[in-house]
Amino acid sequence: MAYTQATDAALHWSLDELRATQLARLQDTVRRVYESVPHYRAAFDAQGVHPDDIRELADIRLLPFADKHTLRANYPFGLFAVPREQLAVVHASSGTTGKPTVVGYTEQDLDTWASLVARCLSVGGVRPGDILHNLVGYGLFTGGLGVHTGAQRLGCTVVPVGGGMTERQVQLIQDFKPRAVHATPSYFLSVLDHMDKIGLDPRDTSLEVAMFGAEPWTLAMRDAIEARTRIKAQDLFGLSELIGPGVASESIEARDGLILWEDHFYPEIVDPDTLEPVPDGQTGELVLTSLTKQAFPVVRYRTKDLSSLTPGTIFPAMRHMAKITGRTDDMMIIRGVNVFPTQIEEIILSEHGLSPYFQCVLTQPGNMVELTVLIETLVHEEDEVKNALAADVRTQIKNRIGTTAHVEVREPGGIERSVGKARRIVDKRRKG
Ligand code: DLL
Repeated sequence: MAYTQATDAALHWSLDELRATQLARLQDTVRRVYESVPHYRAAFDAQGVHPDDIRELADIRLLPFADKHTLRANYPFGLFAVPREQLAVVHASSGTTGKPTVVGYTEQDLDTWASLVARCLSVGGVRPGDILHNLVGYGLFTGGLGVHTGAQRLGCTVVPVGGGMTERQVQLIQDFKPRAVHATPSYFLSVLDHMDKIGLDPRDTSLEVAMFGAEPWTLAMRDAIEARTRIKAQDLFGLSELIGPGVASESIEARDGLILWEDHFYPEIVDPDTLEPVPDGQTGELVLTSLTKQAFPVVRYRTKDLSSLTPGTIFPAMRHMAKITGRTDDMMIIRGVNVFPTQIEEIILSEHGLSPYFQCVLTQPGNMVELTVLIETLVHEEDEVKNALAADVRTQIKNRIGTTAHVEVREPGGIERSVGKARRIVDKRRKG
């Protein structure tokens, strides 16, 4: 059945209905993982907590956390709560560091996922009947297939191109005339650049609505992309461990932050050092518990993403999560100051003459970690202009972030382009 917001009952729940459903689903999830996943039983036993102890939502704090190490330690299939034969599909992270993390779905999970992504797209301004150009990778990554099936559920015509071959993407956009696009914002910039290169004004294309996610991006980046197009771009958040895309998304009407789909995911924000809860409104690490997953339920999963929770608006029962400012493992500590790539992105986008591409290179020549920000001019510039731009960016980093960085200005095209998630940090520090 095609998705509609009108028949999506949870969108219209009162807070009491939501909380009651969350509690019932949490209790069910906790009981199922305790009974069918040896890791959770051992971890609960070690903490002296039993599923019967979960009497109200606040009791979630009695439960142990899980994280990426939990997944790696149980690689590949150790955390599944159903017999392997009931898995319809598995996905996995790319595993650039260590083993990949594997997640799996039953048929029912795939159905839930499709409805959730359809909800995200619908709330984000994609309509039934739209052509959706799906510009992210298919395969083990959850972004491609997740959005693909969600868009189908909404009643879209999906163009499953995946990432890369930018020239061809632009050709297909001209030929097929999609109204909607799903991409990582950093790769979409490359698509826009190619349009510029061939003399095609992105405003003359059919694109009107975009869902961007899979990597941190700032409101400044949204403004920069919207200024070059007729697109309204909404944020789409998710992670493989929880389901993939579909955990939270932004409304095209309200554009006031990511609506966290609390009927399926129970959020907490904790201090990443003490693991103590922080109140709504304060920034900390997002911890999520799945409430409806069959094959791969996760309890108190530490996402490493930094965000905060605020009250709901258009769907009042569903809280919002602030746009991700960064991940705890993307936090650079430069001369005692915490620096996130998103802060650098905001500075670069406020500077005329610079392209939106940048990278942060970390080195450690002596005892101190040094940050060099690589930036790129929009067009070829003389050394004098480049030096002035470097000095400006350095000053802004000093004034707005409070630390000292080197800045290297490159020619147009001098910074690595991504096809999927951008690599913002290049760590060249001595290892070991
Ligand atoms: O990136 C799922 C996804 C695909 C989301 C397509 C949206 C669109 P993973 O590869 O497991 O899953 O990476 C998850 O990416 O913990 C965040 O750090 C980051 N991330 C995902 N969406 C956003 C977003 C997918 N909208 C990790 N803003 C997460 C900021 C995001 N970061």
